[in-house]
Amino acid sequence: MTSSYPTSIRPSATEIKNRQLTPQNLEIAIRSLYHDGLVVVENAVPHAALDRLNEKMVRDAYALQSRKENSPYNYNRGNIQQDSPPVKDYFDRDIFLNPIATQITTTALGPRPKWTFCSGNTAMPPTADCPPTSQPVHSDADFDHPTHPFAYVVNIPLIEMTPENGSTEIWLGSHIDSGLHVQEGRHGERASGRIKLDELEKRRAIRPPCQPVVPKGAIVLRDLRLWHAGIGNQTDEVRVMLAMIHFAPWYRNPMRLEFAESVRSIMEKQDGLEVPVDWVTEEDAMSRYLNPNATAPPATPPAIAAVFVEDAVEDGEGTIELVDEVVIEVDNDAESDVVVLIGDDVDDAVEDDIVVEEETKCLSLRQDLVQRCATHVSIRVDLKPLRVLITAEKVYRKIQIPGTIHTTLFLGL
Ligand SMILES: O=C(O)CCC(=O)C(=O)O
Ligand SMILES: [Fe+2]
Repeated sequence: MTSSYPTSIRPSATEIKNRQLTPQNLEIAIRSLYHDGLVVVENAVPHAALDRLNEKMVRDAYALQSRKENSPYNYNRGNIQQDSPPVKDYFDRDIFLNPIATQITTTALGPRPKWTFCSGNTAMPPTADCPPTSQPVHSDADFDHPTHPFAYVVNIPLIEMTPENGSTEIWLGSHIDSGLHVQEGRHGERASGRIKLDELEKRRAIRPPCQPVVPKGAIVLRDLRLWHAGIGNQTDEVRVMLAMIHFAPWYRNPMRLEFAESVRSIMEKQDGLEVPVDWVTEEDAMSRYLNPNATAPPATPPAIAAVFVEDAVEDGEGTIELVDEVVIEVDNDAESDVVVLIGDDVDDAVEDDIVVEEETKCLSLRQDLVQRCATHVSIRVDLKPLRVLITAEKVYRKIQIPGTIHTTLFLGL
């Protein structure tokens, strides 16, 4: 049976100095990504940079944890989705623009991959209310996606990852036949992307999962389609693992990053990645990164959101084409009278068509309904003009890709 453990590349001193792998090691990386959907490159990030960021992110992790049910967690409260501070003080090129990571993703995906997701996964030490709990095995690509490589996650643990502190469980080779056909849980839900149990058992018989030890300073490149699971941290040390996603340059993905202006000069010095950024003041960046939904809409909202906000609020009705999910957050009390009407069957629209998440006051259109209604979704908001925030990009900080992209790509609409 093929090994369950990933290939780990140990670059030579010259490769580390040049921040580039030799063609031989690059070949190993590409081969591993192709067959396993994952490769580890050791000694790629200096420890001092990791320590500095870790100190800040561990403090932030406790602040997020104290929000309990309102913390941005994935599946279990012990697995927090946590952004890094998007300001120069914490922006180290060897971490966020790691040249070896870019070399590999560029070779695998084509010139200038698009970096449009920057966050982290934090496995918290157990508490009385939250014993170590594993996530369901899932794919982060919980939407209709190509059957060939289109995105790689660059994971950078800030400390050594071990089975004890929750090293991510990985299912090597599972990227090859992944997709919505093996998943349950809808896109945008907290528990989306779960792999069906019978599929897991079939796969386990071919190549079971593993929890590798990943040394500090290593980077892990993972095909976005690969099955994996966060595992409960049984130690008393917070384990932060950054997650940056590089998308293929041809993949139509409208997500954007938000950074403080202070990062701009560093970003402009690199040309390996395309990085769509909304630049904001230091103050805004710092007040927003742990509170993504608490403030005004992003500086450059996704086009569909803009149309929607205008139409919905001014005319009471708006049309959005080819949307597979729209999330409306209403900054008002729970009495808000929001009516969502779908497709031509306006009269048939019923409460059941809307998923209401009480605690966040989030209404989200069910993906299956929207797909069924083919070419358009009409939305009417019956309420006094009030602040309506549309988040087409992030819900629970998971990867949100408006349906225009894959609908166009895959349904040929
Ligand atoms: O924290 C981890 O090890 C993985 C977390 C994860 O996969 C997720 O939250 O989607
Ligand atoms: Fe995940």
